[in-house]
Amino acid sequence: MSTPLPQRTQVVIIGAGPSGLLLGQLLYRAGIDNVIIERQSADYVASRIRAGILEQTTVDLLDAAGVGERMHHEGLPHDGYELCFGGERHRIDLAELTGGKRVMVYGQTEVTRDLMEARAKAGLLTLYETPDTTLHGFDGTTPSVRFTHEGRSVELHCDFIAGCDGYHGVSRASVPASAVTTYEKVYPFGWLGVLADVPPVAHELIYANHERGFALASMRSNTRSRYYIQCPLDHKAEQWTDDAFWDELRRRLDPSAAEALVTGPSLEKSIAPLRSFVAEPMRFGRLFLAGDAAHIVPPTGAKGLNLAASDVSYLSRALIEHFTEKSDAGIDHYSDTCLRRVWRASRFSWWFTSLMHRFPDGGDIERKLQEAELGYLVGSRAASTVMAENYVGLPLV
Ligand code: FAS
Ligand code: PHB
Repeated sequence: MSTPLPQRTQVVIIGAGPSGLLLGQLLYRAGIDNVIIERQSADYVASRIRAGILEQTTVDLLDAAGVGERMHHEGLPHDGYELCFGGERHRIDLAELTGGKRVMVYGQTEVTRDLMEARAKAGLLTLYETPDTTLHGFDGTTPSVRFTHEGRSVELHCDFIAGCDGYHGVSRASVPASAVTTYEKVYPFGWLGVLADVPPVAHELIYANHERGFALASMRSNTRSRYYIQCPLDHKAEQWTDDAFWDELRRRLDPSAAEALVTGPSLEKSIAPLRSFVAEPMRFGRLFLAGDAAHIVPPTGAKGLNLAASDVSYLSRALIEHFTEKSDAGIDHYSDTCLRRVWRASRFSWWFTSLMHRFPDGGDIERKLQEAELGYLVGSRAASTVMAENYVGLPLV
C-alpha cells in the first residue's frame, strides 16, 4: 500500500542525518508541519558511525527536542581529556579551566536513533530511499521539491526548504555557482577509525601527537571503544588487518596506555578524509543550508556534529519566529549568525589538526614547532584555557 503523500507542507527538510532530524523534531514541537526527504534507507542512516562528543549546547538542544533521556542515562559526561606527546600524557581539565563546563560522550549513531524513534512515534513523514530530489522556486515565495517516490513523480509545495543533506547533497548544488563563495582546505592524510567492543584504554579521551602520526583513543561506553590513527590518503581500510591497526595504535600511545590497551575484533573499520570547508552565505531566499551541507571541519576538534546542532538551533528559532510572530528578523540574520560560530569552530579544528598531525612536507622543523607549542600549552593556564573553552564549545549567540 503506497504512502499517501501531502501536496504541501510548511518546511521540507532534505536529509535525515542529525541536522534534518533535529530540525524536524524542534519544528514539530513548535507546531510547524515538516516532511523529511532522505536519499538512503532508514537502516543505512541508522548504521552510520561518526561523531562521539557532544557540547553542552548540543545536549541542551536534544533535551529541548525531547530526546535527551537515553543520552543522560547512557552518555558519559567528561570533565577533561589528555594530550599525549613525548611519551607522556598531560590532562586538560575542562571543568576547572572553564568554570565547570564539560562534554558528553554519546555517539552520533545513538543521537540519530533517538531522533528517528521520536519522529516515528510522533507519526511524522520521512520519505526514505528517495534519490532524485530537485529543488525549485526557492528564490521566490513559493518553493517546491520534486522527487520520485514508490515509482510516482511527486511535487511537494512548501514555504521553506532546509538543506540538511550534507557535503555531497543536492541543496548547495542547486544554488547558482555565482551565488555561493566556498573556502576549502584538504588535509594530506585521513583518519582510519575502528569501533570495537573492548573497554576504553583510559577513562578520558587521549589525543596523541607521535612522530609516526596522530592517534585518538575515544569511546562510546565503558565497554565499547572508538580509536583512530592518521593514515596516508591512498590507504584503503581493507588493507589494514585488525592486528596491524592495534600494533600501530600501540606505537603511537604512551607506554602505560600501550600496556593497558585491550584489543579485539573490529565491528567497523573505515577511513575518513579530512577537510575544512565553508560555503557562504547559508541562506538563498527560501532555502537554508544547515550542518555539513554548509561546512565541514576536520574531526580533531569534535565540532562537526556540534556545529550542525547550532545551525539547527538558529534555524528552528528563525522559522518558529516567522510562523508564530510574523517576524523575519531571525531568518534575515540566520547566515551571519551561523557563520560567526562556524568560522571560530573551523579555526579551532584547523589549529588542533595542525598541532597534532604529521604533515608529509612538514620536515623536522614542524615537529620541533609542535613540541614547543604542546609544551607551552600544557604549561600555561592561559593557553590551556583557550583550548578548553573552544573544546567545550563557544556560547550560542
Ligand atoms: P550528514 O551528512 O550526517 O547527513 C546528511 C543526510 O542527507 C544523509 O543522511 C544523506 O544520506 C542525506 N542526503 C544526501 N544527499 C541527499 C539528497 N540528494 N536527497 C536526500 N537526502 C540526501 N564529526 C565529529 O564531530 N566527530 C567525528 O568523529 C566525525 N567523524 C566523521 C566521519 C565521517 C566519515 C564523516 C563523513 C563525518 C564525520 N563527522 C564527525 C562529521 C559528522 O558527524 C557531521 O558533522 C554530521 O554528520 C553532520 O550532520 P548532517 O549535517 O545531518 O549531515
Ligand atoms: C569520536 O569518538 O568519534 C571522536 C571523539 C573526539 C574527536 C573526534 C572523534 O575529536
